[in-house]
This record gives sequence, C-alpha cells and structure tokens, in this order.
Amino acid sequence: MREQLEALKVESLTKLSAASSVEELEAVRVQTLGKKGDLTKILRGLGKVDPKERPKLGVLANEIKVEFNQALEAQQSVLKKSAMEARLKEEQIDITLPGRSPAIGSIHPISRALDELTTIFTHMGFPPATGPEVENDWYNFGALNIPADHPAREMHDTFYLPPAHDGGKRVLRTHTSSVQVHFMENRQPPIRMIAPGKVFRCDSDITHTPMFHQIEGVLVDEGVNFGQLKGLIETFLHRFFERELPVRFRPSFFPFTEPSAEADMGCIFCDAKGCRICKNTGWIEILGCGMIHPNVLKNVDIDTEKYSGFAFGMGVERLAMLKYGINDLRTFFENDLRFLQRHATVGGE
Ligand code: 2NL
Repeated sequence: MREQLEALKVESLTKLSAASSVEELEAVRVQTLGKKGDLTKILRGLGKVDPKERPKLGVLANEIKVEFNQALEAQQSVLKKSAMEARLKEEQIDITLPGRSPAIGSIHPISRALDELTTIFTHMGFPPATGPEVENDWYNFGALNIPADHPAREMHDTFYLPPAHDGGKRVLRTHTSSVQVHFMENRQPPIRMIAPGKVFRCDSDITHTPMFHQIEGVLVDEGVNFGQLKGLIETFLHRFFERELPVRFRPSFFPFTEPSAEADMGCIFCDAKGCRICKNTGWIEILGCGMIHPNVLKNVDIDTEKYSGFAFGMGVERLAMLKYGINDLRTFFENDLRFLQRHATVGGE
C-alpha cells in the first residue's frame, strides 16, 4: 500500500503540473480526491492492512492530501492569472476609436421626450403608470366630472367604437386622466403618480393630429395645496428645459379641477423679448393644472373631508417641439427618414 500511495503522489502531482486549464485541474482533483478518486480507493483498502502499519499509512495519506491540495492551489492561481491576462488582451478596447451608432433603429423624439419626462417625475417621487387606450364613458368622462352635455364628449372630438357586448359605450381615450381614475380607485392616499401615453381625438389640421401624447400627474394626500403644485411645476420646467426660466400661472377652467390654472414659461427662443414663437408676448403656454375637483375624488372613494390633491397635464409633442426645435407637428408622424435621422438619438443619449 505504501508503494501505491507513493506512486499516486508522483502521478497526481505530475498531472497537476501538466494541466493547462482550470477545467483540467478540476478533473485531476476529482480523479484523485473525489468520491471515486484514486486516493479514496486506496484508503478504502486501509481496513485490510496490518493494524500496526495502519497509523503510518494514514499519516502518509494525509501528507499526500495536504501536498496535493497545496500544489492544486498554486497551479490554480497560475492558471487563473494567465487566463485573466489572455482575456484582458483579447477584450482590449481602443477607447480612442470614434463611437458607432447602430445601423438601424434609433429613439424617436417623442419617445425621447417621454423618457426624459418620466425620469424627471420619477426622481420627484411620481412613478409612471399605464392603462387601457380603449375606455368606457365612465373612466374617460363621468368619473372626471365631465357632464353628459360637455362639448368634449361630442362626436367631433371623441372616437367612438362599436359598443361592448353588454351595450356599454366604448371610446378611444381622449386624455390620460382615465389612467389616474383606474389608479386611484384601487388605492387610498398618499397617492403620487404620472400617466404618460397616447391619446386620441377626432381632429386633424396643421396643429392637431388624431393621435398624440400626454403626460398627466396627480398627488393626493392630507393638506395638499396649490403652493406645492406651483413649486413642483416650476422645478419640473427648470429640469426639463435645463434652465431657470420664469414661470407664471393664469386662472383657467377644467371640469376636473377647481381652482384650475394654466402655466406659461418665459419664451426660450427670444428670452422674453418677443418673437414669432411666443407671438411677441414673451410667454409660452405649457400646461394645465389645478386642485382635483372634490367630485372626482368622491368618484374614486377618497374622503374629501380628509384629503385633497392636485393634478396637471401637458402635451408631449409641444414639449418636444420646444425643447428640440421642431417646428411642424405633423413631421413626428410622417416617418420621413430625413426627419428621423436629424432628430433621432440612440439609446442612452
Ligand atoms: C392640459 C390640462 C390637465 C388634469 C389634466 C386631472 C386628472 C385627474 C383629476 C384631475 Cl384624475 N385632473 N388632470 C388636470 C388639469 C389639467 O390637463 O392642458 N392637458 C394637455
């Protein structure tokens, strides 16, 4: 048995030093120390040898094991080091080479604007939610305190779809507010979210397309006030347009907010000196907002004695046109490659 052990020692150490990869090394380890390994097999015969010899052989076997393991570790670190060196050489990147954009595919300016808007609002504590583009009367109008005789419900504004199986009216959503209604009806305050997405109106001319994009937001909690809304809007506009432009609020009307306001920002094209874009007023109308009408909160089972909220909404095409200097709304949807290449960005830009 002693000879067997000595032979195994020489043989296994030779195999170790001959191994040229981490995988080969592991195979040698299994072959030697594994459950069915050579050393294990020899040791199994230990019971049959002369009891006097047994302790000595046991010590020898252990010494071999220790020596083998040391040699294994040493060889492992040598192989790992050379593998890493080879990999570093292989994967070397010349960072002075110019970047390459993908041969096909780029981010449409509307998607880019939506991404930027969503990032800004998420950072301010308003994560995005989505909802269906096909809605019924209640989610698109009723819940939002838009009465049956309101002009926004008329045929010329809303795309009506064939009624549902139960006879219920179906429409393409005319604003993303319906997403907030779904969102609020399943929750209790505090609520903060934005709803970015497509909306549809039966209207088409140089400043209107039948499909366009909106982003709306709501906040509902105890003691929410108009001052907080103003602060949020101001900060948002500064971040989106990347400068501290002046912002002003004018009283307005929406059925779903009371009081309601429209926000203007100082014209970014003429620095409020007066130009074609701001029609010489120095101001650009940018969004609508207000305190959520108590009827809307009641419609989603929120206690108006305890809670109040604000909401805001804006058109994404308009924001994108102002920020990226695009002067014709229709170019967004013509898919003219010259426009797309001029305004496209690749991911992450
Ligand atoms: C605009 C103005 C606005 C809202 C949208 C809203 C949503 C709920 C409750 C109350 Cl669920 N309000 N949304 C409020 C004020 C203005 O949009 O000009 N959008 C393009």
